[in-house]
Amino acid sequence: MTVTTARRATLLGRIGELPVEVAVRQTVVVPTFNERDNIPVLLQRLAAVLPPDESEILFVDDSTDDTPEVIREQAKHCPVPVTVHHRRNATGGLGGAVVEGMRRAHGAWIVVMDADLQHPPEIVPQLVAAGVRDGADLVVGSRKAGGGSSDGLDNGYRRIVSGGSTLTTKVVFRNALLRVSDPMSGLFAVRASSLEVAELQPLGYKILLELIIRNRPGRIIEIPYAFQPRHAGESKSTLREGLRFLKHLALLRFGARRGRMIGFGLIGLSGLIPNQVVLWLLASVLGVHYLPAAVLANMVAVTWNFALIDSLLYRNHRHRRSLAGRFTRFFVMGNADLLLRVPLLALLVGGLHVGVLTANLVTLVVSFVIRFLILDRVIYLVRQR
Ligand SMILES: Nc1nc2c(ncn2[C@@H]2O[C@H](COP(=O)(O)OP(=O)(O)O)[C@@H](O)[C@H]2O)c(=O)[nH]1
Ligand SMILES: [Mg+2]
Repeated sequence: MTVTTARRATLLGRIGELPVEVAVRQTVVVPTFNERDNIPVLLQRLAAVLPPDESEILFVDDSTDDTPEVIREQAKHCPVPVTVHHRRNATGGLGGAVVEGMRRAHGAWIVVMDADLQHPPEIVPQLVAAGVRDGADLVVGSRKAGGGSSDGLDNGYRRIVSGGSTLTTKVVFRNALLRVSDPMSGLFAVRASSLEVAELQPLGYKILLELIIRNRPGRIIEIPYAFQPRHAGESKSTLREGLRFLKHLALLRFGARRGRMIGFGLIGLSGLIPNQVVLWLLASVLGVHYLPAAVLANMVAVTWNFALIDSLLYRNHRHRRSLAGRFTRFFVMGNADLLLRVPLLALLVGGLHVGVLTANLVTLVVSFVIRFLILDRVIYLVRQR
């Protein structure tokens, strides 16, 4: 296997930052967001199973409460070395915290686990031992492998979300996930030398998926475990996190530009609804002539598309032009096809006596096909086989 520049940089960074003798067998990376009441039990249970001279525990914290102070206080009674890295900017959320932990870890193995004791700490040494024994790069703690269980998920809703997202992910990434029954797991051990930290661009919760898809670790094995109920505090996963997950899937599967193009297509399709509804209101209900009605309907649909595209698809790219600048350009582009559609509509309705709504739909489809063909054959010169 070749060592990429990024990896070499990471290795050099590590050697530069730490004398070799300090390197340990395992670093347990724990992301925390307001978990103060879970820290004492977590550290006690980890200390009971980790050899102190071969281990370190590293918290990457984005809390708004006093969790870091609690960790520092509890660390005094913990035989295993404990460090806390509190981040001012919680970039990348949970996933970003885990990657930061990987960057700062000194262990030959990096074990990632939650702070809320849903992942039993006793399993940590088993994960590493199994990885060493089987020559694996990645050991996934699985709720779905034989002997594992998800009983600790709070309720039916959480179960459906968890099952649904696992299934979607397995369908989208069939090959990469053949050997992984629980790609949504937050508990795993990874061989540090197999990591390409610079390749990881995590977004929210699904850091294991990110790692499997972008780093393509060699051998992957699974160790079953029973997911426990949360010890204290509240879950931070939200509906917003769910939307982030869908975006993350699209990015991982298609890359940024193709993902945006698919979003663009879907939003364009949704524009059919306001287009037809407004045309119906104006032409059929209010008795406006169908040609100006179609033009107005198109403008409403273009505005609808702009609102969705601007707020959902290009949220992070809005700073280069003002809202007015973005909207006028989009509006001109979105209405250009009226040059084709208005004469066609006149022909269909005036000449062939097709119903206005049907005719409008036909012109939208025709315009779509023609624009696609121009794009394909004229702009990109794609040849047919
Ligand atoms: N550093 C950091 N940790 C987080 C963030 N969000 C969640 N966590 C931690 O990630 C772990 C899993 O989160 P949790 O809320 O239990 O998710 P759930 O198990 O899916 O309900 C816990 O240890 C949280 O404290 C975040 O934005 N930053
Ligand atoms: Mg949890």
